[in-house]
Amino acid sequence: MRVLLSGFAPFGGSGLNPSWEAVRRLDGVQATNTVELFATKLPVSYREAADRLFASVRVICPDVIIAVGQAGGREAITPELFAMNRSNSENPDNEGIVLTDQMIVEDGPEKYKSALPVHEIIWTIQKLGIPVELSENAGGFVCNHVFYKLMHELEKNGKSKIGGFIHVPFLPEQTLENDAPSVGIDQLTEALKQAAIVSAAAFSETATV
Ligand code: PCA
Repeated sequence: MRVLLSGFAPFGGSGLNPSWEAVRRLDGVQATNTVELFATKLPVSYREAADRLFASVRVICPDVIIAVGQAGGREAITPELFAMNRSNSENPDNEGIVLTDQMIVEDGPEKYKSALPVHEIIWTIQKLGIPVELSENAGGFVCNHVFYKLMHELEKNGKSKIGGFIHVPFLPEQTLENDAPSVGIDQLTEALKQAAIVSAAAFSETATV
């Protein structure tokens, strides 16, 4: 079974993005006998990010898609429960686009729930002693945009795959000039690997019922 993890390019003046730094270490990793991991990098662009993710999905043909992004300032790895049909951020994406109070999909539902086993993911990461908690708000920027479009696409395709979104805190090297919380790269990478394994197991259960 294949799990595709996406990470984002750096944005907002930072030279790196922990989401890509972690998932790129998982590209090509055989996580268990039956679970193979793949990684793809997305631009921080409202216009392009989701299409780039869908292009990778067409090439890799994963059963599980886990999109990952940076949520600087958070203390814990946060699986997101809901994708909202609304972009609203004062921050420009990497193409200079600012979206305020805009629907992502006209006539789409107000929100989608993650199809990942978020509670199992949290328990598993917690057992490793890595900070993790549920989030019910993926924000109004490019991450929520990709998350919503991913869930919309999965819904249109009859839920033959599962997917969702996980936000991750800064890396320690991004917090040298402020006292923002951070999680180290080894912990981030291990947490996302476990999230992929747990999600693959949940997918096989639904697929065999
Ligand atoms: N985080 C941003 C976009 C890219 C990223 O890594 C967000 O939370 O929307």
